[in-house]
Parts: sequence; C-alpha cells; structure tokens
Amino acid sequence: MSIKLTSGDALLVVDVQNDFCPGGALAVADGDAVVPVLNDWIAAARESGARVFASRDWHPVDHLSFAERGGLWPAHCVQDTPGAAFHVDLELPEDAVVVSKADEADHEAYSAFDSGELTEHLRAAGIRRLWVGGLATDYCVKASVLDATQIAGLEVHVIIDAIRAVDVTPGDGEAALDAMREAGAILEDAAPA
Ligand code: VGL
Ligand code: ZN
Repeated sequence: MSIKLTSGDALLVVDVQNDFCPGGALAVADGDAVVPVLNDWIAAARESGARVFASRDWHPVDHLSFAERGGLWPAHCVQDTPGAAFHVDLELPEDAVVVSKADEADHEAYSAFDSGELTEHLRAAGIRRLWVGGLATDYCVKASVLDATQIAGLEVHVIIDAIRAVDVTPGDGEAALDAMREAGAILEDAAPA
C-alpha cells in the first residue's frame, strides 16, 4: 500500500543531524539510514503541496544535558558547529521550516513542540495529518510524537523505516514504539505514492 499526501499533510523530520549519525558525538546505530527514506517522503511532500518541518537539537556549549554539567549525554549538537548541521544528504526543501529546540543552557527539551512554535505553524496551515521520522526513536521522536497526539484534530503517523533508537538500555526503542502506539499514533510502514 502507498500513501497519497495532500496539502493537509505535513512531514516532521526530527533531528537528522551529524552528531546523531555514525561518527557523531552521540551517534545512533545506523542513524544515517533514515536519510534516503526521508528524502522519498520529502519528494512526495513537495509534489503534493504538503509542508515540511525539520527540528534540530540546538544546544549552547554549556547545556545542562552535557556530562560536564552532570547531564546524561556527551556534548552534542552545539549551535553553529558541524555536529549540529543537518546530514549533508538530507534534501530539505528551501521553504522547509526549521524549529530549533533546547537552545537555552538551563532547559532541556526533547520534543520539537516544546516552544509552541510548531503547533502554531500546524494550526495556521490547517494540517490534519502529521508524518514523523528522524532521530532518535526513544528520545526526540517519542517526545515529539507524544506531544503531537495531544493536538486536537491531528492524526499522527510514525514512519517506522525512518526512525532509529539510541537504545541506552536495550529495548528502549521497542518501548518507545509501544508508548507512541498507546498514545494513539499510527505506526506506518507504507511508502508515499
Ligand atoms: C536527542 C539525546 C539528547 C534526540 C537529543 O534528538 O533524540 N537525544 N538530545
Ligand atoms: Zn540534546
């Protein structure tokens, strides 16, 4: 089966940044495998008039999530560094809206909806269905999908070929899939038409 997108659809590409890909500071196994899959969805979105949004983890150098400050993670996605750039093969359209998150030193945010900006954009554009892929399944994808399911009237689909997990503890990725499904998201294995 294949999916036909319309102007009531939007694609959310979550944190497809160098630091989450192999060789990056917080590499997700096989993280770059999401890129060609998302490029197909981006192409389908462009052809159908669907909107494309891309979130990015955008930390100041002294972010509280970093190990130096007692946080969980090695320093990653520091603003304006190569590690924070989108993967070079990701074909974001010129008019894609980029949403930065966790850009203040003392605030952590895994969800692309944290600032409220993305919700406003989706409302303004009359979006009814949201298609989500990116990195990482068990952190920013999960948090973003859970927030999206709270938006009235929005149907949320997770593109399962287009996500990869950090799996700090084995099974975290699978548990995230369960949590997203339980929240009402649809785990989608079809490709765009
Ligand atoms: C993320 C860990 C730390 C993510 C961001 O984008 O999933 N994970 N910061
Ligand atoms: Zn982060």
